[in-house]
Order: sequence, then structure tokens, then C-alpha cells
Amino acid sequence: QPRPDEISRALTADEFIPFFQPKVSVSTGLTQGVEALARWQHPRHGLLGPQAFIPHMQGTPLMARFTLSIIEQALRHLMVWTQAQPSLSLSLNLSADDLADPGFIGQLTELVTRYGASPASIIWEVTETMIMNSRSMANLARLGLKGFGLSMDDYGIGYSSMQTLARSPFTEVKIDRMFVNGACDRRNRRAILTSSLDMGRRLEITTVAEGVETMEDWQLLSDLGCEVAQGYLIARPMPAAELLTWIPEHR
Ligand code: G
Ligand code: G
Ligand code: NA
Ligand code: MN
Repeated sequence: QPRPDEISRALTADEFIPFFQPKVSVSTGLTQGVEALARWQHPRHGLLGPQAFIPHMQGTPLMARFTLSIIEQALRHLMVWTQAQPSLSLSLNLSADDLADPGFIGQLTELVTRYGASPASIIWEVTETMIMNSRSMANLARLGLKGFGLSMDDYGIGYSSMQTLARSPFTEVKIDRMFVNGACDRRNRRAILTSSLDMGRRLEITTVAEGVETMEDWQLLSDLGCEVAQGYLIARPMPAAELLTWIPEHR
């Protein structure tokens, strides 16, 4: 249970860093982009995942400081990677606090511009519950108008996903790993996966499957026409330095 002053200290010490997990094309195997996933390099407890700190930042000013820090670090890495692969996209997770803050969209845009990234190369990942209020929905629309990619994350585990998807400027649907993992031998999962992919195609947005762990999952996604895949089968989230050697080997 980290205290606020402990998190604040860690922010100042730059202990929160992004790891990166590749997203690859199912038809070609080529790397399309990377998702930044935050980690805490804790001086005593080692590497900690988001569950250990994000819940303790929510509803406090620490949340915005954290988000901006992760985004800025990720953009700095992206600048280097795009020299070798200009088409590489960067997926960034937003929190509910971020999206509800009226001033935040301006700060995000300013950061992206400062690092010379084009909005089309940045994909903001949001979950359905984050846009249940009108202010967040309006901010999402503003991001869409600026030309950013927008991904509905963890699709399928929410409440009114279809309506939200159809009414919002999403460019991508990311199907939750619950419907990807082991979908080949679980009929109900496969049914939801199949219809989610069909819906994404009909809405003409990019279909992404997360949590691909086996060759069987991969083959099924390929058979079902899923466009992009992410998961341990392809690569685990890794430090930026590792990705620098991973990408050229998987281009
Ligand atoms: O890999 P994993 O344990 O890294 O991530 C768990 C969850 O934490 C993911 O569902 C993701 O949405 C969230 N997460 C990871 N990185 C970030 C981040 O930088 N900001 C926010 N708001 N959430 C993140
Ligand atoms: O943003 P989101 O909730 O989707 O974050 C993705 C989470 O899933 C991260 O915690 C990441 O480390 C994790 N993850 C990525 N690939 C796999 C996978 O193939 N299997 C499982 N179980 N988890 C994964
Ligand atoms: Na995500
Ligand atoms: Mn997800």
C-alpha cells in the first residue's frame, strides 16, 4: 500500500517507466506498433505492475503527473524507433481521471506536437466505463477530431459496448483477452470473438486481439480475419532497450 508521499517521491525520482509490447499484423507478422505499459522500478520491491500503484493515484493530482511522465518517456522512445520504422504506432493508456479533466486534452496534444509525432501515429486506449460521463465523451470526441487513433480497450467485458462503439469516434476495437485466450476450444468465447471481429469490420475500424498466448489462438485469429494481434506468444512487455533489438528482428 504505497502512501501518496511515496508515490510523489517515486515520480520525482523517475521510477515509473513504460515497458512496451509489440502489436503485429496477423496476415504479415510485421510489427505495426507498440503499447506502452507502465511499471514501477521500486528501489526495494523490484518491478511492480500497474495494479500496485494506479488505484492509489486515482482521484489525486498524482494521476496526471504519472500519465504525463509515461507519455513523455514513450514519445521520446518513439522518436528514435520511427527513424528506422516511420509507420510505427504508439498505443497509450489513459485513466478515467485523465479523460475527465477539461485541460488535459490540450496538454496531451502539446506533448505530442513537441515531440514531432503525428496524431495519426498515436492511439489512445480507453475503456468503456471511462466514457460513461458526458465530459469524458466530449474529450474523446476532441481527441478524435485532432486526428488521433482511439482504441476501445478490453472490448466485450463492459455493459453497452456496441452502442458506445457505434456512437464514438473509435478507430480500433481491442478485444479483451478473455475472448481470445483459448477461444479455439471454448465455444462461447469463440462466438463472442467471431461476432466482435465481424462488428469491427462492419464499422470499418481496426480489429485487435489481445492476450494471444498459443499458436492455436493465432491460427484461429488468422482464420477469422483479425487484423492485429498482441500477446505473450508474440512478445511480453519489455524495456525500451530490448524493443530496439526486437523490432529489427521482427520487421
Ligand atoms: O501489463 P499490465 O499489468 O501491464 O497492465 C495492467 C493494466 O494497467 C492494463 O489494463 C492497463 O490498462 C493499465 N495500464 C498500464 N499502463 C498504464 C498507463 O500508463 N496508464 C494507465 N492509466 N493505465 C495503464
Ligand atoms: O490495457 P490492458 O488491460 O489491456 O493491458 C494489457 C494487460 O495484459 C497488461 O497487464 C499486459 O501485461 C497483459 N498481457 C499482455 N499480453 C498478455 C497475454 O498474452 N496473456 C496475458 N494473460 N496477459 C497479457
Ligand atoms: Na490497454
Ligand atoms: Mn486491454
